[in-house]
Amino acid sequence: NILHEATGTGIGTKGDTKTINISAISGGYSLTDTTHTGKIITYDAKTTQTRGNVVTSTSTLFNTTTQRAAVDAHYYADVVYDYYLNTHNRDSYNGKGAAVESVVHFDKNYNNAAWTGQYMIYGDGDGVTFSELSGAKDVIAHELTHAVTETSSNLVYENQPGALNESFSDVFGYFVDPDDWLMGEDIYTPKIAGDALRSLSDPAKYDQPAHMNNYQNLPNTKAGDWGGVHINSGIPNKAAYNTIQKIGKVKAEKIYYRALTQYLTTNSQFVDAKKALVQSATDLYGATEAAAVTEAWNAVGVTN
Ligand code: ASN
Ligand code: ZN
Ligand code: CA
Repeated sequence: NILHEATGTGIGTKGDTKTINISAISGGYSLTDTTHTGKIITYDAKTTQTRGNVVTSTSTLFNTTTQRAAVDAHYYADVVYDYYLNTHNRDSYNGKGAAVESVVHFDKNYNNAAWTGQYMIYGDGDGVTFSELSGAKDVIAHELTHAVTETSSNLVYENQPGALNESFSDVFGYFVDPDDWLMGEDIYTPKIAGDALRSLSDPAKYDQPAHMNNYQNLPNTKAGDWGGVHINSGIPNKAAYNTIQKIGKVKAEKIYYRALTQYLTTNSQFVDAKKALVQSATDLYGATEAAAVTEAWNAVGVTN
């Protein structure tokens, strides 16, 4: 039962202090941000595989060790909500003000984060391969973009449409957090500086193909990463990098959003993504930008 809106102070996974939108409840405060159409609510699974309960505090301070992962999930969900609202006029992931719910401390030493179809889950990592996964803005943008994709083009999570689904999540990870071309650098291998999960500028650095010549035909099984959705995404990722180099982020993000929400469909292939992006560039800008998109995809071997 929410009494009223409030502002709190949280400490994140990196020990940084940030202002968070919270709610007053009976006896204290909860990580419920009511400042958007869709509430942003953050839960603690307490190392189980359930959703758990909303994170609460007796004061407006959320500063305990276990609250840190929740503070970052909550704060970055707000950042991504505002990105889609302010840059693309999309109100929450579904465009209809759905609540954005995040669950931290999911499972034990869980080395992953995901959009479940209903909410986001973040593991704590094992401390070697990953640190607490909500500590990275690009990871939260990646996961919430899966929700945008599911409620728009609904790209099926296998083979080329799946690699496009993954790529759009990485590309919007960049658009939300454009400091570098890397994905997950803030939470990947905390004992090793400078590495990351993936690179948009140089996919091969993390064993991804950057050209159709190196497309990997993997089985459509869990072990085969559903036809290599996190592998072959390197190809559309490099095309996005090429595009942004040519026309800049401000135009590219509008083109990518339009393609994802207006043109792509469940079974779209790489060639369909190229066409959708060229058409979006034509709709929004003109022949110069459309040609830049065409060249960006030609360079990765998507030539038709
Ligand atoms: N972290 C992964 C991702 O968002 C989880 C998954 O395999 N879907 O791609
Ligand atoms: Zn993903
Ligand atoms: Ca990054």
